[in-house]
Amino acid sequence: MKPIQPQRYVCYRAENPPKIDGRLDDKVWKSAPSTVEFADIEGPDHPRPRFRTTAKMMWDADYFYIAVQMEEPHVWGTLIKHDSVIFHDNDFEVFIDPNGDNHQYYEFELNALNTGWDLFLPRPYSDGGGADDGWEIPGLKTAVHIDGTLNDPSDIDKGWSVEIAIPWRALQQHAHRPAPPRNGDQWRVNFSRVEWEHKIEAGKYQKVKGKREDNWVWSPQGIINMHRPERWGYVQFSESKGDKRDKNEFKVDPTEPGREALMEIYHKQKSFKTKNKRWASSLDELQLPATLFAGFPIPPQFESTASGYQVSLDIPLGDNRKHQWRVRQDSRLWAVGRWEKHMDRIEATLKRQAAAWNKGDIDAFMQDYWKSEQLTFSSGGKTTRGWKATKERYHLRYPTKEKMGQLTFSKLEVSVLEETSAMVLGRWHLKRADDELEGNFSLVFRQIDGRWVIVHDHSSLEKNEEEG
Ligand SMILES: [Ca+2]
Ligand SMILES: [Ca+2]
Ligand SMILES: [Ca+2]
Repeated sequence: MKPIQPQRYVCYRAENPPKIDGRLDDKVWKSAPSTVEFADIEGPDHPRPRFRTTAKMMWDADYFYIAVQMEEPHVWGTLIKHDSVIFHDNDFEVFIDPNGDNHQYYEFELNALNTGWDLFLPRPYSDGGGADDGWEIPGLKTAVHIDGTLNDPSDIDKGWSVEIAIPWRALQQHAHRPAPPRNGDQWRVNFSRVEWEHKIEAGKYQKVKGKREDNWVWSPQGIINMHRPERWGYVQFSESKGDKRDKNEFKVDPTEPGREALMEIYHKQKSFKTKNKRWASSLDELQLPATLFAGFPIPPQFESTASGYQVSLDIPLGDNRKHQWRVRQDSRLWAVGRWEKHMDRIEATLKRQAAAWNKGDIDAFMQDYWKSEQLTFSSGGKTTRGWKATKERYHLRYPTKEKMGQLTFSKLEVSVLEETSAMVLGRWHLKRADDELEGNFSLVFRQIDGRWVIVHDHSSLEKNEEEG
């Protein structure tokens, strides 16, 4: 694949939500920047699309808003069943990979009849992924406006426009990072427009048999395949208000060149495997020039694993820090050891909890549990559900400061699984006037609204001999 610089876009916060009616005359759209004109999926040296397409994006606390304007002299559509293969009609498509790891991403397609297809991809098709059509976007709002007539070949249309509002709640599920995003967060996004050649037969639009569709996209992929998320554009979410926008607000992620170099290895590995029936174990074998890694402190490290390989690269961040990134045979791309700050915050949470406990303050102790009916607390073969019930259980079992005693945590093992979830193993020890209790615990933490909270607690009590 020929490397193409992915498109970049700053998505501003909407002061008022647009009316989702397919018409882009809302004040909020007037203030949003337009993307570049869509280009051929393979890149700028391929024929320019026959019809013009541009998109806009906005966001607020509830939705990610997308608007697209498509020039089209013949607006037609046939599919009316939800989750049909919508690109068999002319369509508009949205692709979103919130954390940019090339896995666990979303796709949504819409035709001129406002029929939608929402699907979830655990990984790209060419990495052994299969689409999950069963994935739905509850609360999704879409609308199409046709500037002309639908399915009427007797006249020439101007085009169609689409408005989409995707609830963050739906995108949260596999985001592995906050959704809605924080100011400055960047997500990988691309848009595609599928356009078929047609003929008119008996007063109806018909696709020309044997002709391949055109794919016109916001950020060219360099290959006729949308399912290479590493090629998608970058959308940076911004809290900036209309009058305070900075033209240079988009910040290129300093890990971008390193991540691209790792993906270059991934693609070379794929062709090497096809040819040699095994994975390469060095840059030399892949015939990749050392200059590709000139800007990095040490060359990429190749390792073979049970399922294939992984290649690690230290990527400088420009401030004496570096992140180690890894790619493996199924194109998953991720940062290793970037979780230190989260580990510190989780340990601070446990320290704060022990301090509250030792002051005899169960209410303060409970502040670091998820205030939700979905909180679960398991102990002694029983599971308590909900924040209130868990709090009551503590009050019941530890009615006085004397009963609460002095709590210490030890042997903590904090594992941050993803940017918004972590597991903690450890020991607890309770010293009271006339006895001591202790046991193991495992906690599941989630980062919710910017705070790490315990969403599940499993604590066991080791019975001592006197109790036996
Ligand atoms: Ca509108
Ligand atoms: Ca992902
Ligand atoms: Ca679906």
